[in-house]
Order: sequence, then structure tokens, then C-alpha cells
Amino acid sequence: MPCIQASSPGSMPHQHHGRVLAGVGCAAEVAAAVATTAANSAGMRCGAHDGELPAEAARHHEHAAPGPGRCCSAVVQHVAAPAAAVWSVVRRFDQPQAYKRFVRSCALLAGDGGVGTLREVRVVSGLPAASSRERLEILDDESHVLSFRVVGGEHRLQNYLSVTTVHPSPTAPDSATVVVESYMVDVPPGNTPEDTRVFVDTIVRCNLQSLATTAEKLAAVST
Ligand code: A8S
Repeated sequence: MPCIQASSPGSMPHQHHGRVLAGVGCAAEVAAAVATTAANSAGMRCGAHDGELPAEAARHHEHAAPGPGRCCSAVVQHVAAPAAAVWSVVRRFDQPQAYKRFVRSCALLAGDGGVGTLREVRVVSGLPAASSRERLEILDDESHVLSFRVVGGEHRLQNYLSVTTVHPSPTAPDSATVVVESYMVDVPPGNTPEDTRVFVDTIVRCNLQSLATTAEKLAAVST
């Protein structure tokens, strides 16, 4: 596993891997990702990604500030493939292993890939987790929005909720894509919000990098 360190069960890896969007808290990170007006008015924004996304995209990642004991963040990934190719990979809730390299296997417990589908994911060894039970909350093939919620399993990320959106790149809308994934999760007992964000950002960034590679290969064979 190149992306994340093995760790003993019950502890959070503390490895820093790659770039975190902003270091001043959730609002700034989400603002960095989507340049939201809500975060702007809170006066916490980094501006690095201004104009990266259409305003229509930003609203899918807007949410109230997390309550005590919860944290949130967002990761942005650029992909050198058309949005349709990227979305064709993201939308397959029954096949997370197509790009998520921590997934060992996935079985559907209910549903057939539409909203309400329940999947049981088993993860590779070396993580402080064995399995996760996840429910598909949003699958919007027009706006390219997918959201899922973690509803059980053997791991430390209680009440994990993520939203992924796929957008044509403003600079090369026919051939390049911007993916934004934001999440909210409970801070596990004994961890800080910062620990938790480092851990989860690492997993999400790794997933999105792998998504980019997968979609780029797919686009290369189909053109
Ligand atoms: C995703 C995102 C995450 C998955 C986490 C954050 C997870 O599958 C892994 C390790 C854990 O400790 C928790 O989009 C859990 O899949 C890889 C089992 C939920």
C-alpha cells in the first residue's frame, strides 16, 4: 500500500501525505474546494481554488459547521479525462474496488445500485478497520453528484457522510474534469479533529488519485 501507513488497531495513523487544502479548519477547506459564499461570508477562505468550479457545484458541498465532536474537510482532484468517463466510474456504488485501493471486496446487502442501496465493504489489512456498511444517499446522473453514509461496520469512522461531485474543467471542459469530495465524520474518542482529518484526507486523496488514473485509462481506450 503506497498511500497509507499500517497501524495498530485502535490508533489513527499520523502520516502526512500530499497536500491538505488548507490548515485553518473546515470552512476554509471547503471554501478552498468550492469557493462557497457561506464560507466567504465567514471570512475564512484561502482563495487558491477560486473560480475552479461553477457556483452550481458549490452548493452540493455546503453544510453547517460541524458540531462538537465532528469534523469535516474536502479534497479536490484534477483528472485528464472527460467528466462522463470519470462519472461512469464514480457512479458504480456496487463497484468501489474499481478505484478505491483499500477495498478488498464489496457485496450488496440490499438494492441494485440506486439510492437506498446498502453495501458491505471489506478493507485490506493494515488499516484500523475491517469492514464498513454504507448506504447510497444521492445518485444524480444529471448533476454528477453521489453521496453515501456509513451506517455500520468494524472501524473508527462513525457517522461518516461524504459527497462527491464531478465537473467539466472550466479550462478544458471537453477533455478534463475536476472532482470534489467533501465529508463529515465523528472525531473518534482519543483523537483530535486534526488527527481525524489527516487520516481521512489521506484515504480520500488516495481514492481520488486512483480514480484519476482509472478514468484516464478508460478514456484512453475509448477514444
Ligand atoms: C471512502 C472513504 C473512506 C473510507 C474509509 C474514508 C474506510 O473504508 C477505510 C478505513 C477506515 O478506517 C474506515 O470513500 C473505513 O471509502 C479505508 C473502513 C470506513
